[in-house]
Amino acid sequence: MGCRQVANAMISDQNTRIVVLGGGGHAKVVVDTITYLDAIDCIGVLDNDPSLWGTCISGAPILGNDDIIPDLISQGVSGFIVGIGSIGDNKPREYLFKLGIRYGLKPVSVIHPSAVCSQFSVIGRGSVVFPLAVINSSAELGINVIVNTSAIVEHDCYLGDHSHVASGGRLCGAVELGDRAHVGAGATVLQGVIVGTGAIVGAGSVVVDNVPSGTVVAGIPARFMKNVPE
Ligand code: JB2
Repeated sequence: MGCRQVANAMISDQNTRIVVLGGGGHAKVVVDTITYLDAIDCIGVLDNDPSLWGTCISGAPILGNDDIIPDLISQGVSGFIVGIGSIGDNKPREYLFKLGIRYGLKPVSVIHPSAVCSQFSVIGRGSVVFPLAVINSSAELGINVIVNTSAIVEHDCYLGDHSHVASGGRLCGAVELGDRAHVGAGATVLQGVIVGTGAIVGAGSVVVDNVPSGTVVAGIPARFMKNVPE
């Protein structure tokens, strides 16, 4: 296998002025993490909720809604990151990622300095790796992926686009997450298991078998609960 490189925000996105799309709980940690990265300048946050405009999160102003993106671009903003975390439904995150791309903004990846990312891992554009997370050798994250606080992504895992490993989640070696899959807080997925597209693993579960696309599993060992609502 050839060598892989980390697409690390601190290396590849020098002096990029960016905006964060979404200004709730998840965005607080995204913005806070950006404050540790010299290469990225967060000029502010956009949120649909007018009651938030004029307030601040983690020191960054909430400037308005997504309609002002063209104005921000004319002011030199060239990058973005999705600030919505979402529990279980990654479609809004996918929507916002595609919105940023449609406006011509460049997705930046954001890695907290306390996270451990192997030099032989790949972190896709627009992905975030939060405090104390571990991305081990030969693991690969697609685009707009969240590896949340203290989550562990072991060697040879593959995380599909827009997927999310919530706080304290653990993926053992060579686990595969489909696009938009969600692994709940503190859940463990055993080695080699495939979690299908858009599937949801309940918090605290232990997953020992493959999870079909579009299903929700939970428990120890994790069992089928229901289909993900359309
Ligand atoms: O289309 C949109 C849009 N839709 C919702 N554009 C923009 N710019 N913003 C949008 N929003 C905003 O996202 C909502 O108005 C709301 O302020 C924000 C979502 O915030 P909330 O705190 O509800 O969810 P979150 O996804 O940031 O955080 C959840 O998921 C995280 C993973 C929380 O449950 C956290 O505790 C959790 N860590």
